[in-house]
Amino acid sequence: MTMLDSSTSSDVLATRYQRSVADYWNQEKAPVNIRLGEVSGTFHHHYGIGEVDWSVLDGDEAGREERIIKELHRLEGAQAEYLLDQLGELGPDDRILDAGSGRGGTSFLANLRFGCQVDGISISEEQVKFADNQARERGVADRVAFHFRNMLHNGFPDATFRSVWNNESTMYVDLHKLFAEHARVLRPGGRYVTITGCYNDVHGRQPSRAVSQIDAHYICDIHPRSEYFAAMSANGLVPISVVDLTAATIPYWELRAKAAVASGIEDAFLTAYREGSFHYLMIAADKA
Ligand code: GPP
Ligand code: MG
Repeated sequence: MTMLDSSTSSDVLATRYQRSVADYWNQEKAPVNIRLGEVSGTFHHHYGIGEVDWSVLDGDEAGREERIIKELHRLEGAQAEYLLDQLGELGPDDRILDAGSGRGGTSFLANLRFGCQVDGISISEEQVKFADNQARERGVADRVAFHFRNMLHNGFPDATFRSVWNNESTMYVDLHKLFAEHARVLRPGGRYVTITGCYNDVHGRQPSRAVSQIDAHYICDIHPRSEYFAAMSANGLVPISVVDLTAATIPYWELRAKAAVASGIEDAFLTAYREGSFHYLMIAADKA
């Protein structure tokens, strides 16, 4: 956290709901996140994509769980790299924003790839501390900074960022408020990218049972697919690319369901994706 961030909890956390989400993340230490992060020292809070190397299940029983953990971590790294692929041409002079930055994983990978200045924001003070420590340990604290701030009122001046992203963090906030704030801090022509889980409102106006189970597990509020486009359009964010990553993420969940570090939410994701009530989507848009 920088010296400029003297915000108190009541400045940042505007509602009781936000406080309960912050409480969840302040105490979160799930092995499915910590053990995976320890594989490379890059800690993610998102899921994975790509083909699974199923040979990790073969061979000696003693090393099996460690092989699964490494493979899940590899797939989560691939997801973050895929998100970065969508950010467009960036150079060391650009500044970019990770909205809902967790323990900092995607922010560090972005800095490694582009060399640019990255700001990460989170409403969890513990996550901000963790990510800040990592920035110091990695020797990039002058280029990657984490702030205890709210993505709905982020405190940065207008037109600060060349790119802004949410890596699985939009389901905690109102999309209209979020995209208004992103549009404010993006430079004209700047790129917004999200990877998200959204429910399929072509099936009906309410989320399915499996999607509701996911909401209850994380205390989040998964949005319908249509709302992303309505909220972007209302805020001058013009979609350039939409990719359905559902088929690419199912293998990750199949492998995770076999891991001792599984959290218990795996079957709900697999059911929701397989029945078509839920999609894993990448959406990229440009600020008009
Ligand atoms: C957390 O990742 C991601 C969310 C809580 C957002 C919910 C995402 C959807 C696509 C609905 P995590 O790595 O902390 O979760 P887990 O502990 O399950 O690995
Ligand atoms: Mg995780």
